[in-house]
Amino acid sequence: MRFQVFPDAASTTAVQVDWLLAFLSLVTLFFLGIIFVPMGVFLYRYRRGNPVDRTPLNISTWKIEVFWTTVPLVLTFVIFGWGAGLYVHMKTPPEDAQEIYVVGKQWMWRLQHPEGKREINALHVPVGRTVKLMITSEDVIHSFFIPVFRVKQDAVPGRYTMEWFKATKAGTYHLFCSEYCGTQHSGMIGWVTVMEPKDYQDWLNSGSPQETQIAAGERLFHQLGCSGCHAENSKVRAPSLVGLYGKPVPLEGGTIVTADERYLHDSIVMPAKQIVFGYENLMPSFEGQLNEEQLFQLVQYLKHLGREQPPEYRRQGEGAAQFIVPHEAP
Ligand code: HEC
Ligand SMILES: [Cu+2]
Repeated sequence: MRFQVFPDAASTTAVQVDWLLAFLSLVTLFFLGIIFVPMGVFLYRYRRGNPVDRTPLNISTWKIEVFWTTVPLVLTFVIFGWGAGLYVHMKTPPEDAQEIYVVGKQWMWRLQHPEGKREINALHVPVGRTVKLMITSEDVIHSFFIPVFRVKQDAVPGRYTMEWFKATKAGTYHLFCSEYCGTQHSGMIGWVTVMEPKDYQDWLNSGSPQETQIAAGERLFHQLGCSGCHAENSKVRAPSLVGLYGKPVPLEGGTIVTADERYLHDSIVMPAKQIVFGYENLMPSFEGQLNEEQLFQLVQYLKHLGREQPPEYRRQGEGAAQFIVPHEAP
């Protein structure tokens, strides 16, 4: 086995992280050098009993002081700017990212691709495609860590967190849980397989055909009776969910929230927590009836309802305007 200090760099971000780390290491080495080398020299030269000239130098020091204050100041600002920039880059997924769902559970990772394919402790991705992982947990805090991509993100119960990457090199790499999560934490590991796009497609198509996430969400939406209240001709006064995702929602009490994944998720399990302005708390809680995977499928379906609605659908029938902007502030 060859000895390797760094894991391979197999994503676009990995290279950027490595440059920053290299820079930090060089800066650190430089300061280590200019402090410890003279220190050693002085220790030796001015040791007790060595007959050397010890009269203090009588020079003005202000120039030196200004110099050694501004240089580190500039350096630390460079480090801050560079690090913050990279952080923001890593927290901002590109628009075209493919979403893969990840849930941590003592002690394994379960994943689902939008096409419906499921995996356990394994992740297959194609080279050159931006992939965004939507991560949550069913119990304690875990952390999804892929060293070769230089991405690591906590999986937090009650929240969706995100990490994204664009793989650049085909191969098989380690993935870890990197947050101590109980006795079998160290076994919560798996493999990331980066494949050529064609091989990935073959892999996706292998095995029995699966229901896509959106189709599963739609099925649940009808099975659970959501459509009974939220359909346009329902007898219950419930807000339309078409186009809701990403929009601001005015709530009872005057606050306005953005309808992100978490909001949609919580609207289903804790409908009483945030009541839409102008509506009554009539929606039953679905807490305990759905697992996180099913909730995510519902959320994906609701997101899809906004995005890919064919235009004819919007124009049909009465109240079409309400469909396009479901939350016109009153
Ligand atoms: C008994 C009728 C009823 C059922 C069944 C129902 N809802 Fe609701 N829903 C409501 C009402 C009324 C509101 C508005 C009040 C509130 O915010 O709780 C609402 C609000 C929502 C919201 C927030 C909407 C917004 O505009 O911000 C979402 C999302 C939602 N429901 C999704 C669902 C899903 C998914 C299901 C099925 C699992 C479901 N609902 C089942 C009546 C219902
Ligand atoms: Cu874990």
